[in-house]
Amino acid sequence: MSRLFVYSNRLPLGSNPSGGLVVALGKTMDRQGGVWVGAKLDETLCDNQTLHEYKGAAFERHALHLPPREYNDYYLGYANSVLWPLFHGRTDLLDVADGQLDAYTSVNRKMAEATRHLLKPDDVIWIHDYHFIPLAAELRVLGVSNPIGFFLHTPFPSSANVHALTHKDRLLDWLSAYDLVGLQTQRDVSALIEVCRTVFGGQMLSDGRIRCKGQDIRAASFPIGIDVEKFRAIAETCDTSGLNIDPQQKLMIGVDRLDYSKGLPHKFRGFQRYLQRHSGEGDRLTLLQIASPTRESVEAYQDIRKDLEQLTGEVNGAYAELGYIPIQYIHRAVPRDDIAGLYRRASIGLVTPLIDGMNLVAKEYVAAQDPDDPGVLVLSEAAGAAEQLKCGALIINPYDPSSVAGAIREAINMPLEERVARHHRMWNEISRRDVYWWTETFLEQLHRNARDRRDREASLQDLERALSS
Ligand code: ADQ
Repeated sequence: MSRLFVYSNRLPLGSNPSGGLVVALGKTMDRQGGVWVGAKLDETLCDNQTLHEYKGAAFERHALHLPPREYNDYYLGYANSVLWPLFHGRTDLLDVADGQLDAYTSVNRKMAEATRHLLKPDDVIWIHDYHFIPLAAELRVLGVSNPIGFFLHTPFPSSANVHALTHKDRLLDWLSAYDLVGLQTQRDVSALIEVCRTVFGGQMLSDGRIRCKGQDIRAASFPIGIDVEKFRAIAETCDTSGLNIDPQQKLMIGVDRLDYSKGLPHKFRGFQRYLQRHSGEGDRLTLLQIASPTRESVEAYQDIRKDLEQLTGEVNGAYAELGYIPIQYIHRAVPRDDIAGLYRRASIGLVTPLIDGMNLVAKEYVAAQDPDDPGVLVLSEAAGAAEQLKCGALIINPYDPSSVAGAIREAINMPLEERVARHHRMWNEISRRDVYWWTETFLEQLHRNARDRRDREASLQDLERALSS
């Protein structure tokens, strides 16, 4: 069997990963083994990058250490102040500065050069996310002809957003170097096709390839999943009694990175609307919001943190009573076992992104429930996960506080029978397409596409030989 060789910006080096990519890919790598390469800020470096190996995992880990200036221009700069906002439809937050694109492309080139010697002829290469879109093109320049796949964890941007991208033609060169471009949802595949048509003047070929300016892009959707059985087992056995939660308290849970795409202020405003309208009815409800810090040196992230602190104060000031706090807001990472137990303990899972590639929290919440007495998932229509979970979740528009408030009320009053039926449908969906299904189907398709490419290249060579003889 060929070895899996993975690239992503972040590597699993700490004990408690709180990003979706590392959580999902970690499962695959723990099971399958292989090599995982990432990038890392190294304050001790002045200029050149160096590759370091990190022992102690079930798979090989290497990190390209980068000096602060270069890392910041590539990671905080182009990746997270240009590509991330653009891919999430927030062109108002674009912060384009000189030198960032150069740093981004040069880090990709250095990554290819620094790791070329680690690659074996049979390796299957899988590159992840917007930090490394140009990496396949850089590897191809170095003569790498292995199958190379790409998976974008974020949404694919609309053509209106791609128009805001400087050097947009490069996107086409970068994507066409892959044998397969994996996207989260059908919505993203449609967006990619639309961009190819309207921005690059491309067209669909009968075999599914998208041809633009003589280059081909092969794309399909592979909704990422979780390790459903393992997550349920953790949730079942987790003891939350040490977490100091009043056993009588009705709980609604939110778990997100503190990112503007996650719609946290909208979530709080939706709950505020619920309290305005229904606080006197039935059991009192607390929103437990766990929000892990992320990219704190980017200005847009500092703003959202301030907004949330202010909103929490406002809601709690208006509705708290002795022994009751409406919003309990925890701004740090929490151990995954505790998170699983808290999901199970909560009657409602509230997931309100304004746009999200997938959203694994929605799937984790479903997996953690007791099937005989499950909680209700309230889910934004803009999360990629809604394509699969609309079969059982209450779907809301996060921009509309009344939509969120109405769903909270419906969830809190939902009869057991309906909760069980909804949960059952969602459970079937997330078990059918778990994280292992995601890896297997992506890699199978990647192998097929790479074989087709080689066949096409071989016939072209035969034709050229025939013509020249
Ligand atoms: P994220 O936006 O990071 O990644 P998301 O799907 O929201 O991913 O998952 C976050 C993960 O981190 C979950 O496993 C969650 O339990 C964990 N987590 C979040 N906050 C935490 C905290 N405070 N403490 C501990 N754990 C925490 C990107 C895309 C998503 C896509 C994923 C996977 O933006 O749309 O679903 O990749 O492809």
